[in-house]
Amino acid sequence: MPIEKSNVIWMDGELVPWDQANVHVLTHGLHYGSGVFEGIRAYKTPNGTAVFRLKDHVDRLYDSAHIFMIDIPFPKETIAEAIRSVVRENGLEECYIRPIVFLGYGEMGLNPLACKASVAVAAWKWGTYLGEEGLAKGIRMKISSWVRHNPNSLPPAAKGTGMYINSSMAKVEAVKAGYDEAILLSQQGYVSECTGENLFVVRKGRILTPPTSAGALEGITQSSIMALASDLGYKVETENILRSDLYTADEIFLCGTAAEVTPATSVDDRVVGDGKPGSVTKAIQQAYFSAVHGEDPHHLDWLDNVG
Ligand code: PPE
Repeated sequence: MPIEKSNVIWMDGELVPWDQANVHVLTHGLHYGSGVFEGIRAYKTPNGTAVFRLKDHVDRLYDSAHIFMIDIPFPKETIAEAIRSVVRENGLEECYIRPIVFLGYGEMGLNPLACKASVAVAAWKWGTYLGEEGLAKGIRMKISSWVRHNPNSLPPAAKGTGMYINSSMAKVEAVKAGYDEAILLSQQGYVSECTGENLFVVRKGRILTPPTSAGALEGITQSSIMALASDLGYKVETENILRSDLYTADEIFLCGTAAEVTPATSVDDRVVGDGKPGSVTKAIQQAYFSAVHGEDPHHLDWLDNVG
């Protein structure tokens, strides 16, 4: 899906025209994947456009940078305001927002300590990540032959740009084989997550999601869903999940900022439940869309108006 251009991008403190937001080919981050990023969405609410869980995304960006010893040369409030400003200045009612911190031009080689970090924040219209039909009817998943990286090789708690080659390889394998999305297992063989989403399983009356120790990112949508599930009277448990648990699940859904809440209707050609999005999935999906659109009075604190 080609990117739908907006007008301006925030780059190191200034709003620059979209087509001028460029970097040098010897940018460190391009060669070594030395960067961290976030994916955020802003939605239309009764009080105007609001960024969903802005503070949590900014905090995770700084935590990711801290793990890689990358110094973000701006205070958190500047980045939070940069995020609001790209939505506002581009006149976007609903959009996806991509803050990225990357080591820039000036040094080569694997010691990055002398490299200066640059920060950019872009926002553009990005519709349903796994397709409108996927969101409504569910998607077909495949367990990847690529294994999620070990936490002592690449820390899943960090959203590092270079780490995503693992996800990309899994995605390509799944798509080439005719599936919509891949599920990665951990080194120990437990279910970890999808290429860009966390996963939930409903099985025998329990709702489970894998722990970070299985290599999953600490998802902000995942944590929102845990809160919303509890509002609905469900209990979610963080527990290791086996591949075979997926085959015998009653319901499976994935979640992430981009993918929102997407049902899965089969895994490795084993139909999940009756092959349609289940009742728990539908209730949670509805609660999520209501919260992001400012229609849930219990979670208005998740919204940050762009002004
Ligand atoms: N796991 C991974 C590996 C991941 O990349 C994401 C977000 C999640 C889980 C869910 O995290 P959260 O957004 O905090 O609920 N993936 C982002 C990037 C997608 C992309 O294609 O790029 C996203 O959803 O923005």
